[in-house]
Amino acid sequence: MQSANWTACSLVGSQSQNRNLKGLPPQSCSFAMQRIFQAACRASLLHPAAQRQWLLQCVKRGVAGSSARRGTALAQEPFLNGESANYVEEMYATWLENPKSVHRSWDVYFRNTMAGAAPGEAYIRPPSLSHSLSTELSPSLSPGVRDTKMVEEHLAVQSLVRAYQIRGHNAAKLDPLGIMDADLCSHAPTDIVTSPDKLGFYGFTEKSLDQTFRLPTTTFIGGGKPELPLREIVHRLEDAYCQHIGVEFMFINDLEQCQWIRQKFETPGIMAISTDDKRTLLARLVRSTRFEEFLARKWASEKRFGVEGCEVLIPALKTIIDQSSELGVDYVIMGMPHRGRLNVLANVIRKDLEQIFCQFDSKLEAADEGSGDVKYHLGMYHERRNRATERDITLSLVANPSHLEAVDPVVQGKTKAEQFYRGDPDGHRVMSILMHGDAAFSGQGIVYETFHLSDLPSYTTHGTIHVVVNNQIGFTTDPRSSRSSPYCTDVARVVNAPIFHVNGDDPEAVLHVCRVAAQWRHDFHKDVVVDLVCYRKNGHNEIDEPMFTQPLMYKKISKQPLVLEKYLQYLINTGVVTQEEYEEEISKYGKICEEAYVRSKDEKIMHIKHWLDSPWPGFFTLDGRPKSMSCPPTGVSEDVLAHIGNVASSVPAPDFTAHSGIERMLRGRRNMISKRSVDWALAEYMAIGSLLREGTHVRLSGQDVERGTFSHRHHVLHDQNVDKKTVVPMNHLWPNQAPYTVCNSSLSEFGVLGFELGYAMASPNALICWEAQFGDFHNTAQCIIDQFISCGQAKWVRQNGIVLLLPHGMEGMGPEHSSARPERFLQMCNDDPDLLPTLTDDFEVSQLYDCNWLVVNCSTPANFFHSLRRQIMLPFRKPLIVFTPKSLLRHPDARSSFDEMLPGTDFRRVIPESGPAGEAPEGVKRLLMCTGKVYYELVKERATRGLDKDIAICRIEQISPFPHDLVIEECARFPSAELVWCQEEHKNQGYYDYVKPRIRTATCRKKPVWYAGRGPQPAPATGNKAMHLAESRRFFDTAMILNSFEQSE
Ligand SMILES: Cc1ncc(C[n+]2csc(CCOP(=O)(O)OP(=O)(O)O)c2C)c(N)n1
Ligand SMILES: [Mg+2]
Repeated sequence: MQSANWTACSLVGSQSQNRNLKGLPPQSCSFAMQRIFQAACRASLLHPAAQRQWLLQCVKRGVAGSSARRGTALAQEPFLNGESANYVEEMYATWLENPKSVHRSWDVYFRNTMAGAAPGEAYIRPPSLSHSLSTELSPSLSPGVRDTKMVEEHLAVQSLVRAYQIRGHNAAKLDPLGIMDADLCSHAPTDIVTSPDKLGFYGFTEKSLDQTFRLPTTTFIGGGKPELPLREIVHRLEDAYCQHIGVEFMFINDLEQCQWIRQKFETPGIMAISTDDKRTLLARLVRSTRFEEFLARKWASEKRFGVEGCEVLIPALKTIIDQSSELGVDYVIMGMPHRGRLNVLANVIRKDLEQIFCQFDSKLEAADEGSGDVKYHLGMYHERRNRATERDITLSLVANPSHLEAVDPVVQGKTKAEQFYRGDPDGHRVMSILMHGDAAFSGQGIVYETFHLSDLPSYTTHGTIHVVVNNQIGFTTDPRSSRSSPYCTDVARVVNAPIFHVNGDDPEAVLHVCRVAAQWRHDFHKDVVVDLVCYRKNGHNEIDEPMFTQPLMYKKISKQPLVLEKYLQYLINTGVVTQEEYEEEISKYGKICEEAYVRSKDEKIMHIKHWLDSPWPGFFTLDGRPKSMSCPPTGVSEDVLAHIGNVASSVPAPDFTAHSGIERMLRGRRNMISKRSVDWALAEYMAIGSLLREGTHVRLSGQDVERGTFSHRHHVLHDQNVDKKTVVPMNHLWPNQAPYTVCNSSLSEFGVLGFELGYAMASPNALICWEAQFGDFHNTAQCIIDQFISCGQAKWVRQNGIVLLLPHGMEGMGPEHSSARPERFLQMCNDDPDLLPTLTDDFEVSQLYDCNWLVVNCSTPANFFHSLRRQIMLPFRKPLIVFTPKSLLRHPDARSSFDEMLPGTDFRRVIPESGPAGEAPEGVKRLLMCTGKVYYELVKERATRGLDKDIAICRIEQISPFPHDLVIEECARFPSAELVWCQEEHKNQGYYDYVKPRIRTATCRKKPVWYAGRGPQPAPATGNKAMHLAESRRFFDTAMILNSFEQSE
C-alpha cells in the first residue's frame, strides 16, 4: 500500500483537502474522536483483540476526556480530525498487519497509543520533517506553538498541491478563442492561486512566497528537489495544471495511476519536445490544413465537414499511432464521425488521394451492387509502414451511418474480435481509437453504454483512446443548451478514465497529451480521453451560415489566425524552421494534391469495395463473388450428435457439485439422447457443438445467455460449494475443437448488439449470436438494426453473418414480453412483394444471396439446428433474424428426432402438411398457413374439432426471403382449399402484411388470402390474461370454422 509511506502528520492535507487548516475547535475534536472510534471499529474487524485496546485508548484519550484535555491533544496531534478518520483507519489496519509497512511516525504513534500514552503524547514529530521547516520559524515561539505552525504550513502546502491536481484544469486556458470555458464555468476555483490575495486561503501572505517548504511525496514538481520556495511551488503547479492542458484525474481511486499521471505532467521540462518533433508537427499541420484548403478550392460548394479549426486532429492521431506503434501496437481500428473524416482518410490512413477526390465527381458511376453511401461515411482498411517507427501497421476506419456515436460499440466489437483471432487476448497489439464530437459525446447514450463495456472480461478491448473534437458547438447549438455536465467528456469519468483537455491551438501540448494517452493505454490497458478544445471555422458544413446563430463567436473566429500560421511563426522565431523550408513543404504537398486531382479525373467508376473496412481474405473469389452458389448439407452424423448429447447431459469436471435442479435437467437430457431426440436447448447444443468441431468459433452474447432467460440452456454450470468455480461443457467436446464463448452481457441492447455486429465483421468463419432477453427489447438497439444490420451490405458492400435470437410469442405475458416485432424486420426486407422471382435451379441459395437478411421462425428444434449451421455453410454471409420460442422450449411436441439432423437433412424453408389432410389433398377445404409456435395450437384445435381431413396446416419456417417455390407447390397440392394466413399476433403486426402479397404473387392472385388472427391494436399484446385467452379463442374459431369467411366474399 503506497499510502503507508506517508507520515502521520502529512495526512491531514492530503486526505481531507481540509480548508480549516488552523486546527479544529475542541467540540469538533470530540467529533473527530468519534469518527476515529467508528473507523477503528471498522478497521478492527480484522483484529478483534487489537480492537478492544484501540477503542479503549480512543475513548480514554478523546471522547471521554475533558474539553481542555481534548484541546491539548488536538494541538499535539493535529492529524486527528473528523475528515482524516478513513485515513487513520487505513494506517491502523496496515500497521496491525505489519508495523514496518507504515511510516515510522505512525508506528511510533500507534505503539505509544497502545502503550497508554496520554492524549497529545503519542505523536512524536519525525525529524526529517521538522528539519527544514523549523528553521523558518521564529525562535522566540514556544516549542508547542512553533510545531503547530510548522505543521499547519506544511499541510497548507499539501492542500495547495492537491487543489491544483484536483481543480487546476478548471483554471487552464483551454479555449483557443478565449471566449468560452470548456467546463462551462468562468470562475477559477477559490483554492487555485490565480492572484496573490488568494494565498490567504491557505493562511499564507505574500511574504510566505519566499519561504521554503518541503514537498509532499504526491507531487513531482520538485523534479528531484525535496523542497522549494512557495513562489516556485505555485509557479510550477500553474505550469503543470493551468496552461494549455487541463488534466482531470483525481477521481481515479488508484494511487499508482494518479502518481503516474502526476509524473507525466508535473515533472519539470517533461513537455519539452525535440526539434525533429517540432518539424514533424509542422509538416503534419501543413498536410491537415492544406488538404482542406485544396478541397475548398476545388469544390467550394460541396459538403465535406472539414476539420478547419481543429487541424491539430491529424497530428494528434498520428502521434497516438506513432507512440502506440512504438509500444507494440500493429493494428489500430478507428471509428469517427463526419468532422475531418476525409482528412483522416487522406493523412492518417493514407487512402489514395485520387480515390477521395473522385468522390466529389457527380458523374462517377457506382460499379458495385448496393446503394452506396456518402463519402464521409465510408470505411477503409490499409496496411502500411509506419515511418516514425519503421514498423508495419494496419489501420482500419469502420464505415458508419450518420447516427452519431452508433459506431462506437461496433468498433469495440471488431477490435475485440481482431484481438481474439490474432492471438492478442490482452490487447498488446490491437487497439481502438474512437473519435467524437463534443455535442454527440455528451448527448448520445450509446457513449455511456460503450464505456460500460470497457472493463467487462468478454467485452474489454483493454483500453480505448477517445479523441474529442471539441469545437464547442453542435450544429447550431451552444454547449450550454446541449449538456448539463461541466465538460462534454464527463461521461468518461464513470470508468475512471483520465481526461486530458488540451487547447487545440497549442500543437506541442496536443502532442504531449497524445503521447501520454498512448502510454497510459499501454501501461494500464484502460480507456483515456483526449479532449481537443478547438473551434469550427466554418458553419456546420461548408455551405451553412454560422452567423445566424453564433454571431459573436464567429466574429472572433473570422479574426482567428490558423494554428498552422501561429505555430509556423513560433518555429521561425525560435529558429527551428525557415520560411523557405516551410514554403518548400507547402509546394511539395500542393503538388501531391494537384497530381492526384488530375489522376482522379480518370476515375469514372466508383468501386465501393475499395472502401471496405473489413476484408475477408480468401472467403470470396478475387472479384468479390461467392465461390459457389450452393450450400453444403447441414446435417451431421449420428456419432457426432450422440457425443454432443452426452457432453450436454453431463458435468465434464471432477469434484464438481452441480445444483440438484441441474442434475435433474441433465438426466432429462440424457433420457432424450437415449431416445435419439432433442428439445430446443439440445438442438442449439448440437448446432453449436458441431460447428465447434468443424473449427468454427462460436460466440453467444446477451443478457443472461449463459443460463438462458428461460433457464433452458445452462451452458455454464456453477459449482454449488466453490465460489466462481464454473464449467462450460461446450468447451470440452473435442480436443481440437474451436473455442466457444458464451457471455452474459451488460444490460444494454444498443451497446451489446453493436459490439457483436462489430465482432462478426472481423471474420466470416465464426458464428456470432446475440440474444435479446425478450425480443421486445431489441428496439433499444433499433439504430444498429436499421443503420447497420438491415442495410450494411447495401451501403458498404460489407457482409455480416450475425444471428439475432429474439424470443417471441403471445403467451399472455403482456405488451412488453410478447413480441419481437416481426413486422418491423419484414418491412425492411428487400424482396419485391409483387414480383415472382425466376425459379432457377439454385433459387434457394441465390435468393438468399440477393436478400438483405434472413428472417426465420422455426417450429422444430431440428430446423433451428439447421438454420444455425446453414449460416456458416453458406458461401456468403447474411444477418439472420430468428424469432425463438418460449413455451416451445418445454413443449412435449416440440421435439425432433436425430433423423431430422443426420447427413442428407437440411433446413426446411416450408414444412408442408403431413397428416391425413395431406393424404387426400383434393378434399381439403382450407389451407392454413402459419409460422412458429401457433402451429402446435392450431394442430390441437383442429384435432379437437375433428377437422384433420378438412384443414391442412403448412408452416412457413423461412419467412424472408419468401419461399415462393414451395408455397406454390403447397397451394397447388390443395386445389379446392381456401387460403388462410393464421397468426397469433395482431393484424397490423406479425407477418400478415408481408406474406399476403407474396402468397398472392406466388398463386398468381387466383384466390384471396384470408386472415385469421387478432385484430389490429397499437400495443403488441394485452396485459389482461382473460382478454388474451378470449382473443386466442376468437382467432382459433376464425381459423377453424369452415364458413368463417363466407360473409366476407
Ligand atoms: C443521432 C444523431 N442525431 C442527430 C444528428 C444530426 N447531426 C449531425 S451533426 C450534428 C451536430 C454534431 O455536433 P458535434 O457532435 O459537436 O460534432 P461537430 O459537428 O461539431 O463536429 C447533428 C445534431 C445525427 N447525425 N445523429
Ligand atoms: Mg461540436
